[in-house]
Amino acid sequence: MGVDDLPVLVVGDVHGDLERLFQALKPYPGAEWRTIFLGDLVDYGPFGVGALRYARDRAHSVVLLGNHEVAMLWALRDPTRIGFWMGIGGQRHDLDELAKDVPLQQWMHERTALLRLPDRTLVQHCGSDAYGALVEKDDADPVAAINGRVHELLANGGEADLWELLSGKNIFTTQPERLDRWLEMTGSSRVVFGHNPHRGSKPEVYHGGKAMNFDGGFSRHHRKFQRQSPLGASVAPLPPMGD
Ligand SMILES: [Mn+2]
Repeated sequence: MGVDDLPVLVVGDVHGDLERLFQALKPYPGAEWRTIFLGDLVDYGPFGVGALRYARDRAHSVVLLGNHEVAMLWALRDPTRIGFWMGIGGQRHDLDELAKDVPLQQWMHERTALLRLPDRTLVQHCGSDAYGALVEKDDADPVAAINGRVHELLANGGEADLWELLSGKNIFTTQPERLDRWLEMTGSSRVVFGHNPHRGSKPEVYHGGKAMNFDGGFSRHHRKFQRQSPLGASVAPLPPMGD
């Protein structure tokens, strides 16, 4: 049995709340799931680097790049960006921790922006087609092209552009035509994302299942945390296609 045969568990924006992450993953043993983290494991809460390491070391996990990881790497490379990053919830002790952990930095640089699953589900940080700006006319595989250019930007001081790209506001909820164009461009049937908290008790599903938001305002330290944010609003199995 390969990793593609495992059921998929999606984890929305953790934002440093490692304690809640332990709790949320308890019903889902790592060996039995392919766990996909949607990015933004860091900032707001006190255990951002801890959450990154935990997600990295979990069996069969994939960790996507969020705008907060980009901002943190940016602050690490360019200390004049530390103020900006702390203004969006950056935790100084986490930056010190990351500075000492070169393998973790390298691993963060290798994160991709988009993941396409065998059932043609596209997984990404924000509910936006902004990533499409990186596609060029004769790219045979737009998903691979975008991931390649994201790596180049991250490696070559392009954090400002990446920050913009990964901070795209959720437009899939309200603009089904743009959603359809994005799905068509990337050869996908549906898209799963986080980044903008929804207020539901389960991941929010739009347009007959073509778009799903798994950011349920998970972290108790995030300004948009709702007292009633249930764990299952951000951490849940991906329903099989057609359910
Ligand atoms: Mn985000």
